[in-house]
Amino acid sequence: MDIKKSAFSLSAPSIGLCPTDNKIEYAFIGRSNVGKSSLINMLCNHKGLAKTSATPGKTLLINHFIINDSWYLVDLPGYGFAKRSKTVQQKLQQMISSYILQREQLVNLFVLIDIRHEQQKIDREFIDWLGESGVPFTIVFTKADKLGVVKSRQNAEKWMKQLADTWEELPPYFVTSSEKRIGREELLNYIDEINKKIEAE
Ligand SMILES: Nc1nc2c(ncn2[C@@H]2O[C@H](COP(=O)(O)OP(=O)(O)OP(=O)(O)O)[C@@H](O)[C@H]2O)c(=O)[nH]1
Ligand SMILES: [Mg+2]
Repeated sequence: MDIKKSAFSLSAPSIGLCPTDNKIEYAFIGRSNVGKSSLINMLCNHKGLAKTSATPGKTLLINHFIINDSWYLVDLPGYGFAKRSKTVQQKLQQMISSYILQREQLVNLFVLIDIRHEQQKIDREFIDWLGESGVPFTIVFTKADKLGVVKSRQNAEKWMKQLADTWEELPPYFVTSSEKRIGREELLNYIDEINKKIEAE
């Protein structure tokens, strides 16, 4: 599958203000600055579609992008950005968790992890929470260009192995780079498979 058409739809401060046309959607979450917005732009082949920034904390709303006129990609604010005030942080947390738990159109959540780092407590706790809540998700390692192919693979495998400490069944994972466009085809095919499965139902 390829993305032939992508456009900004709307930015919502809460789930109640998200699109109401019942199209399915895929959302991107992860720590601030991990590369969520960049990955959406890379997948869509559309620079500047989602706003990116070298400073963490850029995305603050639930942003919907309509793809091929038929489904959405959703850019979410990052979690775990220490420089925000407690009040802002709590508000964002609340917005993100109610979106993840209540949004019926959400068919899969992509959890982004910076491939350069050891497993961080905040990511692990978030993923464990998804598991406990029964949210379908996939892990996407980002910024693989910073490490190279071999080291990226090794880190990803190590990270997943650590997850197997408590997880009986591991979620699927992808290694990507928005900079070098690594993993684009794999991710798009993965989405396409889910789209087709849902269409067939
Ligand atoms: N080298 C490299 N840099 C990347 C990659 N993806 C993103 N970046 C950089 O990482 C920074 C953050 O990217 P964003 O896409 O804005 O990150 P985000 O997760 O949307 O951040 P917030 O919206 O603040 O939560 C930017 O400076 C990007 O250029 C990548 O694959 N490789
Ligand atoms: Mg962003």
